[in-house]
Amino acid sequence: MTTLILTHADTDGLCSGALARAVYGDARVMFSNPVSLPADIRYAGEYDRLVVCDIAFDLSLAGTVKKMLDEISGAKEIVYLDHHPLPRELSAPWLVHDTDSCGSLLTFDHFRRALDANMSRVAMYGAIGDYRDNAPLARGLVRRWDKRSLYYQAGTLSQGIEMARKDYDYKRLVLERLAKNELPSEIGDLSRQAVAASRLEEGLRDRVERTVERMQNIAYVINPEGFISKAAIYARIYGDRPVGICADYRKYRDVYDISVRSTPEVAMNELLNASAVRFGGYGGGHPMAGGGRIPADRLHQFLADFDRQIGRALAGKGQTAISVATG
Ligand SMILES: [Mn+2]
Repeated sequence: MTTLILTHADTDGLCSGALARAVYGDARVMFSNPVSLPADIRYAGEYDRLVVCDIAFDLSLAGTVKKMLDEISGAKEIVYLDHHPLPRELSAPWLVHDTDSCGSLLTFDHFRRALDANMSRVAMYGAIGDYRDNAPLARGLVRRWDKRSLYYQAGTLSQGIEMARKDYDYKRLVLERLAKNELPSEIGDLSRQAVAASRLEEGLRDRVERTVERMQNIAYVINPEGFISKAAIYARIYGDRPVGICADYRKYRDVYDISVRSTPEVAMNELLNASAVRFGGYGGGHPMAGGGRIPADRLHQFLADFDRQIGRALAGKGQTAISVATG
């Protein structure tokens, strides 16, 4: 049987793909994302088996993706492992889904009997990379390892690949080595890249602390020059608001790409989607972590509206921004 693995190119996706690759030693691995998934599923035509890991269903493409997979599921073995919020109660026999997990934990659990038990640390690198080290399965797996070594390796992996955002050949090499359970600190120049990324992050952290703007419920930075998801986290922390946003201008499209992070007190993904759509953009993600894109000339209207919506949600829960502990 020949196998195609489609996975996300972030830390959780690399670890998910590595776990699937450890099970199917001759599998081909391709990196995909919610928007290019329909095109990438077509490559499955040549294979007997398709494994999809850690790729969210895009709201507007979910129907297309489901139809494509339903159609080929008669002739092929298909498993789709994901933890992102599902559009409208989507369910299918090929779908393994749990929002209280992450791609690599789901992949490890699904293939557990075929995997060496020591591969649980690869699942943990993915869980830590996706901030899901408190998920029920992760809390059990972490006890099999020394926490300090585990988090050191997970940090080396996630910081190290920050520098190689679009270098898919490099990421494929990392995935292959993770599939053999090699330590991230021994893979290529990940250690050196992790040091470089940490240095850049430190400069970013300092810029965000100095330039963060505060609204009632959200704190934001615009063009902080650096990793946008990290900037959103630091905006939340230094802005001392339940929601942090980083907006990064993209000249060729005249839009802002945004990254949003919140505290557990506010599930913001649906509010983010509604506000973004209201101003001609789009957005979504997890309750505490999301992103999107807003037309450049509507950014400040979007921020004001989103700030109001967050305020309303917190008021509904009997909370105000001031009483929400951050940090
Ligand atoms: Mn993930």
